[in-house]
Amino acid sequence: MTRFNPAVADGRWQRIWDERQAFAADSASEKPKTYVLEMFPYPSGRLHMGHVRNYTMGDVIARFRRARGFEVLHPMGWDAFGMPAENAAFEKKTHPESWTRQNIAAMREQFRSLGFALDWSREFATCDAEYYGHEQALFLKMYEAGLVYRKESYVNWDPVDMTVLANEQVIDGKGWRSGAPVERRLLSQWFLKITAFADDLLDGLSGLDQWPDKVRLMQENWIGRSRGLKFRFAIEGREDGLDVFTTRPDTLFGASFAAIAADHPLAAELAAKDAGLAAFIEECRKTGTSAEAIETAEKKGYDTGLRVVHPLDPTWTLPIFAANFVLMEYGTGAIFGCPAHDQRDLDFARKYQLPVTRVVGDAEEPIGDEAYVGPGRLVNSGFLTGMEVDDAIAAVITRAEGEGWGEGTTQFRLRDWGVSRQRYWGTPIPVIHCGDCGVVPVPEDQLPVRLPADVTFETPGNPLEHHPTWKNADCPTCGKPARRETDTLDTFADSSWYFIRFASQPKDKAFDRAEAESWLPVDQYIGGVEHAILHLLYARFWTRALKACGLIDLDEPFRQLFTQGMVTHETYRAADGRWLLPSEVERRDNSLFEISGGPVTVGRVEKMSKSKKNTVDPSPILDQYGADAVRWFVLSDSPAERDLQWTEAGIEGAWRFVQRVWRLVNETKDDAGKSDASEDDALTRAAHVAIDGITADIEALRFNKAVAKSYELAAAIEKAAPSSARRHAVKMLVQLVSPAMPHLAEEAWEALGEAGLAVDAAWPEADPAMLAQDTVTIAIQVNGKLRDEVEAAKGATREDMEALVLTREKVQRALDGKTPRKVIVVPDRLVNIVA
Ligand code: ANZ
Ligand code: ZN
Repeated sequence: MTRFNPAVADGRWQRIWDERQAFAADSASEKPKTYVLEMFPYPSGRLHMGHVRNYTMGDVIARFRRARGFEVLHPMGWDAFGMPAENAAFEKKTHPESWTRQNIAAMREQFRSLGFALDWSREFATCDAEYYGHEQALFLKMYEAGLVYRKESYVNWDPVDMTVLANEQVIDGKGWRSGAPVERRLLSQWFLKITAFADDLLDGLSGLDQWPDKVRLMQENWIGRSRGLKFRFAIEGREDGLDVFTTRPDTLFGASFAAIAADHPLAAELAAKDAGLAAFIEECRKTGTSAEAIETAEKKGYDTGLRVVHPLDPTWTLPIFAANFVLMEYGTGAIFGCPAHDQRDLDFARKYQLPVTRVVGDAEEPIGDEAYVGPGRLVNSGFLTGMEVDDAIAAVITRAEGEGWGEGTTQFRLRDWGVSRQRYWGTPIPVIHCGDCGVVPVPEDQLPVRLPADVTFETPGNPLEHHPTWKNADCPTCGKPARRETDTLDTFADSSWYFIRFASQPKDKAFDRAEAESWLPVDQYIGGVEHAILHLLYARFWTRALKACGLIDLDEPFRQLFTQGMVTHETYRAADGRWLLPSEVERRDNSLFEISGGPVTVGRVEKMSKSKKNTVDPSPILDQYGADAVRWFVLSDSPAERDLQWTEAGIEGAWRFVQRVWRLVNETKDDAGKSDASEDDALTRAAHVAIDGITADIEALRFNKAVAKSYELAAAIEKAAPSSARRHAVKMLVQLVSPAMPHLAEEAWEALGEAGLAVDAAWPEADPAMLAQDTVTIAIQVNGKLRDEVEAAKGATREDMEALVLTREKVQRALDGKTPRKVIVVPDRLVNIVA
């Protein structure tokens, strides 16, 4: 018997599936539809093991549902815009487009060699002018609907390269290329009004009951709905007041200062006459724009000299500071500080020697270095004293509203989505700036606004800005010379609707509504938890925005979400501390050495990453073991949501199982005529138990459990004698492993002489009668004499056995009216009734 040879089989079946277009999704199909999608990849150049694991899981679901009679949409494409292509262009002197297209070609080949059941006819890359042209049209629809606007906003500015930097390009407060300290700069930017849907995005989470709780919680925190009080402090000696937002109006009697953001208009006004304040504001500008940068910076302030009047006691005034921890973009950009009950305020108060007054909890207990943020009753608080926090909050809001100095409001942490990028490799924002008409959308019949091919990356900054002619355009309204927008869209825009384009891709518009609605929402979405917030939130927003524009009737884009774990590997270091690739390491006398070199230290098991060099390239593994062994291994070793450690032993184990199934097929293929199926009831039952269990496991994405059950069935088959039951069990095994090992399954199907392709065979159904537990024969004695026998479920309880036995006719006759005094039960064997 020959071994299963993936080098021949894999390619052969991939070609056959291709020729038959086996995985083309038919939108007109009468069958029930299902949409299985994995987050589409960024074409970085090569697949990594994380990709292999992610896409294999999706593939198993897709193939399984196909076998279960669904019309399955399982598409693939490329999230192709973004910075790495521009970096490659800069470093390797290639063009982003050719770099990207080459990567796509290489990765597509890798996808094919893994045998994924994908509908390649729907493939696209987001850098296709056709795709981004439709995206531009959608952007303009949102613009018309008032969901897009322009506003001055702070960006990270590299003063040496004279360019805007993305947050990722700011490393320790410095520009990644120039190394110069990054500044904050006001620039006119485009925004999408995601905050218009803040409530809805939050409330919608409760309906997503097939999402991981942790993802829903992360989204909830990101949206961050806070209820509180917005109120106005009177400022001593001025007509205007200072608006602040607080979630803790109950702590007002513990207030010891007010603070405004460095970017607050009041700070700017005062700085004109206060050089110290101007310098402080300047210093604040040097911190990065990210919330994280602001959060971790040391709390600093500058006393403006102004004072506000306490709203609950007009004789009481508080100083106004400008402070670096107050954000202009949240609430009103101004706060009151209550050091006893807010950690930032406490740090600040200690630094500037401001009073710390406890107003909640145990009045006797002093506040040290830690603010008290727990529950309790109010103390030292006038009319609030004695109330619980929640009641005190309500009481202050009622009072403020009654006296007209404030009102209860809701604030969101969520900000509108700044989509402007001063970069080349992205979707051009389709507007024209005219000196007379202002911002003018590019007319739809002039879309797509294409990226120019002839750009250079030598000069820092936006290549579209440097292009000699691209910027020049005539105003669509008045025809005068005007300027084309040179900002491109954040690439998260591209991934916010690609799943709709997969479902429907007419030439003349972004999607056909009825066709898209026939597939959506995505029934099973699979991807990394690193996208738990932004990508998923933006996609949920686009769906709502498109609905608001009347383009689609869809509430949520992804019905079921699964976030898979990472692939990890041991880390290796040479004696001199260099990281070593697993392929640079060999085993000698049970220790690890650098290949023809010195000893190796084995470090922690960590997520595969280029920096630690603990990566395993899928390609040589695929060449050596074939697609099915690789697919099997990434499903087998740990639950899908947990991390999977890649090991040599693991892939070898998978390879052995591939061969084991193949051997079983060859040993049993001639069993058919041998005897009657009933001859091996136990094996047939084992096969049905396996069908039942594996079906449920795949449905619930418990792939490792399904793998374990396949091993059990294989072991049961190995123990059985030749019979038609054995052959049937092997056929079932082949079908049950076919979603994970599709090439082997086809080869086996053919060897078994089954008709058609394995991929077209209906999924086996478990016969409920075959699932019944094993039974045992129980002997029944009355006063030690055998009177009867009964079949009972194996392992039945004492109570069940008693009940089963006592009502029996022969037993009743033997008892002859006497009441049993005692019932002795020997489990699974015997019941003796003593009367
Ligand atoms: C007084 C107070 C007392 C506060 C106290 C908290 C505890 P969340 O829950 O995140 O909405 N705050 C308001 N606007 C701010 C801004 N622009 N920059 C920085 N901090 C700001 O937080 C709301 C609380 O964060 C508000 O309630 C305010 O401080 C602060 F014992 O007001 B609080
Ligand atoms: Zn004009």
